Amino acid sequence: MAMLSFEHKYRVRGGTLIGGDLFDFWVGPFWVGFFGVTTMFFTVLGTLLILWGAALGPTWNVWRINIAPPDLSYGLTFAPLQQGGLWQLITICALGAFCSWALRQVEIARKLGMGMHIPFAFSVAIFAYFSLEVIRPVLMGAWGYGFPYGIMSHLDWVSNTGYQYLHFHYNPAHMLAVTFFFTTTLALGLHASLILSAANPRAGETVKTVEHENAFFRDLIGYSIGTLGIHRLGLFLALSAGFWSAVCIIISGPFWTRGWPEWWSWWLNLPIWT
Ligand code: UQ2
Repeated sequence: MAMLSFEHKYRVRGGTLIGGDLFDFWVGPFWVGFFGVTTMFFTVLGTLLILWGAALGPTWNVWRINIAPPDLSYGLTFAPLQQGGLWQLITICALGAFCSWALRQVEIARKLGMGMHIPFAFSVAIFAYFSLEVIRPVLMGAWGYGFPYGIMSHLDWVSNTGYQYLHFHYNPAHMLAVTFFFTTTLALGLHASLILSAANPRAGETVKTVEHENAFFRDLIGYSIGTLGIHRLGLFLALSAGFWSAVCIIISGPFWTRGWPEWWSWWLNLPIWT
């Protein structure tokens, strides 16, 4: 279907979760929708709060701007704005914007009669952020365990939190997450290079089809996962990377407080060695 007739057929009202026809219209290329409005609200408010926090701070150097969570002594209470309260409001705005964006994806997918794969995938990214800023701080009993908002400061937080457990690479969930991240890049590298090699032949040659793609991998390793399969595999690998990242930080502190290398003594302590 040509794009003009496609848009004529599908750029119609309906599919919204709440609000009915309210905001069910387009502005230029963008569909607005109720959650488009809430996304804009949280994004603009959150950005202004970040700018306010930066203005209160000692520097405008973009690398050094830092908006820190409250001191641990505030526990899970609200802190004064300049003592971490801004961080708390910014976190609420971020989650409001992220969840609004996911629900906007749901509404557009419903409008077009598509599956919920995109909002599901984005939800895993939200879950990873939620784990760091809400789940783990709540389990540890203080908002101060969340990471600060700043380019260098959040890197320092990751480094310091890692070294608190001596050697984070011994965290078994971290091992899984890293393996999934690397395997994701392998799968995308394989897929992208295969598609480009088939669709961009040298000048004068015809574009190759899926049979060429299958034949290449059958010749190479005796197996082709298929055109739908590679995208299922890619989504599984990418979502697993995000999921195990969330798990590896949630278990660090709430469920394991010593160094991660020591966790492996369960292996040395197996009764089979005696
Ligand atoms: C494939 C296929 C594609 C692909 C790729 C493969 C025609 C266009 C990349 C090959 C992928 C395989 C064999 C899986 C590799 C496994 C891991 C864990 C990386 O067969 O079908 O579609 O893009």
